[in-house]
Amino acid sequence: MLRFFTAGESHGEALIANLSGLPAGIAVSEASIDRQLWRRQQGFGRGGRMKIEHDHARILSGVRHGQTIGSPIAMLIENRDWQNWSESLPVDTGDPQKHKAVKSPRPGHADLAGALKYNLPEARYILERASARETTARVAAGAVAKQVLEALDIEVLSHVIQVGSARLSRSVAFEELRALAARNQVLLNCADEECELRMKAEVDAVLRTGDTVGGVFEVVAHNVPPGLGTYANWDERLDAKLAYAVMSIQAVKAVEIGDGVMGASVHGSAAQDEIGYSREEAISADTLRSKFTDFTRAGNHAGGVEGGISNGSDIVVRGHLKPISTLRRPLGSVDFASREPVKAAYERSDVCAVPAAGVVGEAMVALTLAAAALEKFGGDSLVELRRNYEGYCEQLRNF
Ligand code: EPS
Repeated sequence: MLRFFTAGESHGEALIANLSGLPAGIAVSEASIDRQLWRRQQGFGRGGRMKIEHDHARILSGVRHGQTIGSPIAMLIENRDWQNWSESLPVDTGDPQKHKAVKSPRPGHADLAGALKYNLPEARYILERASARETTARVAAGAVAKQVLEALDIEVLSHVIQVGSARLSRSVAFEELRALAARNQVLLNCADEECELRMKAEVDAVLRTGDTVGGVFEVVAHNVPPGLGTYANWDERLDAKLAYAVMSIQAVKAVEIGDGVMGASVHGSAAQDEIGYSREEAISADTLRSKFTDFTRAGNHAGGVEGGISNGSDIVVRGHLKPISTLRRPLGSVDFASREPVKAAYERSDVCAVPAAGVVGEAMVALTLAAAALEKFGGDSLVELRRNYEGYCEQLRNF
């Protein structure tokens, strides 16, 4: 069983990712993990923190000579900013005078709900863990999950389809996502240049006004075989697991599979993907066929999942992000101590993090798909996993 968890606080010494349940023999390198960490740090609208950090995952266990060995993987990512916080957030009691309290909760952040829950007089410890800094560790774990999927020829990538009111109106081929992911300069991770400039204008506007802006990222998983997940029990449905995973990302307030939102407002005839069958190499340009069978589909409104099972089409998951809740022109709040009305606390923050959230979305989708694939195909080694996977692919071809 693939399991992972993270530890670490935004301004603590380091973040930790723990991952267990991987077969032996999967190629893993720190360089490939660091590439994903770098991608998470990019995007127009990030705050000053990204100039301080150069995230690097140090693998402490579970990988030897460039391969998994079947034992749990532990990774450590140092927070460079810790140098600036070691006196105000020490593990020991330290000097209370140096403590940096967060005296008024930010609407939309975990500050107030967390302080009430943990019975704390102010919000410092709350935001330290609620912060999206934690997603660094998820991306490290997700990078390893991506390597498991790569062994099954499955790729998971993302792009930004909306920032504020600037929305992408054309479809994007998977090759375009590969080209986006290979870029060494990231603006808003949108495949369409004209739309990306409209997105940039949205960020520029909030930079001027001291506000923040949200948007929508889309994660696409390519070459996922039909048959992951099941309708047999509610909690085994693949779409439910994907939604859970993506909804858990900081600032995500809605998750959509395929054209789920649009589907609610059109008739059934327009919402489904008609089925065909063709053994011919050449099929019409708007018809879709996976590499697994000769069944074809007229589209992918379903986002690659029907009845809680992957159907062989690309899996498409969208995360809708609300604007970040730390505003340079803060909203109304209340002072924790006096209960008097004040402005919400302001700490250095991002004004737009949609491209970064997309990379986190990739990690969460990759972890979910890797878990589902290991559940279906099993195996304690790459050889065993591949053999089971190829046997199943042959079964699909002979269907
Ligand atoms: C983040 C690092 C944080 C925040 C951001 C995510 O760094 P700092 O708080 O030191 O500036 O920039 O978190 C939030 C936007 C938030 O509201 O918590 C990161 O590494 O992604």
